[in-house]
Amino acid sequence: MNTYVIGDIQGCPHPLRTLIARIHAESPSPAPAILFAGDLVNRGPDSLAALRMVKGLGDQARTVLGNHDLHLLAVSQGIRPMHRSDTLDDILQAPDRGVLLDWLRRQPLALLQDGHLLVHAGVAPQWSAAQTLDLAHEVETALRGPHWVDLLRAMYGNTPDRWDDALTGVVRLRCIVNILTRIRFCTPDGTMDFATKGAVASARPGTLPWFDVPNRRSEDVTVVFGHWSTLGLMLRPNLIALDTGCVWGGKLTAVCLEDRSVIQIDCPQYQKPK
Ligand SMILES: [Mn+2]
Repeated sequence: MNTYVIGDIQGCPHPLRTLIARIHAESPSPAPAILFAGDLVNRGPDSLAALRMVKGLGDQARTVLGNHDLHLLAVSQGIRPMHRSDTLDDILQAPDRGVLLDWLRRQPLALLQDGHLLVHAGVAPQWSAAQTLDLAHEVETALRGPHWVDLLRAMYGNTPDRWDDALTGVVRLRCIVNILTRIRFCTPDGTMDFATKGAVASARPGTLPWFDVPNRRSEDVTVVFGHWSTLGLMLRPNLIALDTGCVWGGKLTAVCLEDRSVIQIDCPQYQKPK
């Protein structure tokens, strides 16, 4: 059975429907497994349909949570204000809002499948694949537990900006969430720069993309991630970057993990922000 991993949808169900049809045409039987790199919702025209579509794939699909997915959960609990550019109202008004949000907060933040480690944004340079799964699981347990709203309340903030095994409590969970769902650039010791979101050339002096940190401990698996649209599709022997900016007029991308074939849907109907 083939496995396809799809990049950030961000509330764009129309290219997703086309992409899933293309995937099924390429791999008709048995039905392929589909993984999502997170950020299922927000910024795009129809977050509700996108979320319903992914959930509706049932056991065929799995997703990891992205920063926009967590933002939706936080907005739904009145913890974060809605931003002007948010497109989450349709979910919050939906009759199945409770079912959808309950499903969403039960999704993992990291998955390992056949030597591929799937996360939304990236991993700390000092994390192995096994440690990444353990740390993600700490957050997943809290999100699924009775005090999940407390976690969301404590989750926001840019400190600590570097992983330390000695971190405890909500500060530890916040650091794990920030690394898994927001990291782009960091220093060689893993101190994150949250302000820089551009292409690799926009790195501040002394920082580099998290995946280029020398001796990164997750180099023995293929890390698959989204989140970084200015990076575009990047295929290296042990790295797959998948956010090709569908919501910004780019493409929605799927990569088959078995043979690295690529399927892309152009999304000219969407616009770059003015
Ligand atoms: Mn993201």
